[in-house]
Amino acid sequence: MRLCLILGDQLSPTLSSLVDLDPQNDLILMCEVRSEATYVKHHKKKIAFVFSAMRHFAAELSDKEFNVHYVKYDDPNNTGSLLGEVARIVAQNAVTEVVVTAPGEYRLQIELAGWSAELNLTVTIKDDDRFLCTADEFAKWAKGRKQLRMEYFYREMRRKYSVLMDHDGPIGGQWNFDAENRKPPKSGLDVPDTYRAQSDDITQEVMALVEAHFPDHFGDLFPFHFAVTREQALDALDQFITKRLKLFGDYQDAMIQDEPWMYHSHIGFYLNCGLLNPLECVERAQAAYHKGTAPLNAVEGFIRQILGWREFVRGIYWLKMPDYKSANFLEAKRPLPDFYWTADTQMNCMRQCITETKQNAYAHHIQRLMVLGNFALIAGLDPDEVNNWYLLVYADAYEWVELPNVTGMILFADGGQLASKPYAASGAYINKMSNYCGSCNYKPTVKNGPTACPFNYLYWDFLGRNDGKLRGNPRMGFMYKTLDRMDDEKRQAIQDDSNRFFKAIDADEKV
Ligand code: FAD
Ligand code: DLZ
Ligand code: SF4
Repeated sequence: MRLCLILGDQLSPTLSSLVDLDPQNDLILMCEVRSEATYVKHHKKKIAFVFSAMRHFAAELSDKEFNVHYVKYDDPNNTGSLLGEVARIVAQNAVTEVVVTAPGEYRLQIELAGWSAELNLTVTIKDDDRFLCTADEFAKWAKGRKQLRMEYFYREMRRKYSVLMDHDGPIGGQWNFDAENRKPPKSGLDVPDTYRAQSDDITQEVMALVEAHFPDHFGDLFPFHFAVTREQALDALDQFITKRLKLFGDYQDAMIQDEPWMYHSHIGFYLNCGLLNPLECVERAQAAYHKGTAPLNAVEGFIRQILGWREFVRGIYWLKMPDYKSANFLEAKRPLPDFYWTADTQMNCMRQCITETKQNAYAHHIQRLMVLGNFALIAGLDPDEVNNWYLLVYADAYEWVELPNVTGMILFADGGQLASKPYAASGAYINKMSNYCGSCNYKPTVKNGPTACPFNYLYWDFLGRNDGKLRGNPRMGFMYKTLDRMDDEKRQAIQDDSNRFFKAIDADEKV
């Protein structure tokens, strides 16, 4: 008998470990374990989502006549670890081989490599073929290139999958329509609500379990409305394609007070746990373009996120691990301020994004990048602490996608392996792309002094602090020239404001 272990982010009917499984003779194991639920203290909603989706997937496999052994978190015999649960089945059954699809995180890949010796059994690890570019293909593409840039990788992927192509060239004559995207928000936008699934008995049982076992984890458990089956996830995708895709491009970078979902798709949760596959998302968006229900700038922009960015960051992860995890090019070491947990800050943009993260286990890309991430970068926060935060607060977070976005994209801690320059910005950017500043105690147009937006002086302080490491970056030349032109008085004001601000954070005072 073969034992097939299916992990919580492997909820795909086409999973490689399921392909040649014999429903009569083989056994499937799925288990809710302490080690996976607490290796970081995941948001309560994320745990409820993963457990409920796992239970629904197990029920669907049973309906297809597979033998499924499902271990609930509160089963008194639950050993609390994946290996412990596999060993328990092996001790009770005539298991000849353990089969598992390769895990998404490096730490588990290393752990699994030791299982054969631990169990004295063959452990077969099958490739995860749910991505559009394998780690080997990415490594081949990367080999010999001086710089790895998403845009060139994305073009190859467009060609490979023949997406938005007109013979050999891109439809519309351009690969990228970002110049038409990224409009500031305008008032009176009627943003459609996100998908809201009804909780069934399974979800309600899981919610009670999460409340009882993870009371000290970050985040609000209620209300819970994520899709937890493939059918529901497909409905959520359809809702995006019909209601929000057409304005996805225009308002991709826009932020509006109390509008956490904007025109984004909210499908990352489902893609990353396997309920949706990336090609079907790309194809549905492409079909909307051909049907004339969404414009090219929106469809291309959305497809680039999935066919481009998602595959690119995964490629970087497997190419650069394990060193990538300890990268700290800028030698940043300030502890994560407490307001990342409490949202108790006078900076309205941070308060909004953290509050929404706490409520929804979700924030859209520009909130993660240009508010929460931008602050972490210019305040010089410790990459380990920032990575830990991002990995636990978002329901779509797994290390393969979280780490390159944090270490590479926001913190520039990899020294530019992923992004060509740090995404640092002053309050002017946030003021342009959101209406947050209107409800803030600070003023985005004031550069120094107690009422000044902290992003304004921290931005220049960041450039000054990292002069030795960033001045040589050709894309930073203009900013350093501006810094060089500042007189001594201005420089002193920046330093005084930054010192005062850091002193207050370090003393846990409200900033
Ligand atoms: P949309 O904006 O609708 O985009 C569609 C899809 O494109 C997403 O669902 C996602 O699968 C993909 N995508 C878009 N941008 C990226 C990107 N930069 N990297 C990888 N995939 C992308 N994404 C995660 O899936 N998990 C994470 O843990 C995660 N952490 C992030 C941390 C930081 C600091 C930043 C800046 C970005 C992070 N992202 C992460 C990328 C992106 O912010 C989320 O994928 C997106 O916000 C999810 O919401 P959505 O489904 O509405 O995405
Ligand atoms: C995220 C998660 C959580 C919270 N719990 C479990 C679990 O109890 N059992 C399980 O098999 N998987 C879980 N997961 C998903 C895993 O953490 C994920 O498979 C690995 O991080 C590899 O990507
Ligand atoms: Fe954020 Fe500054 Fe605007 Fe306040 S003024 S919301 S701190 S950007």
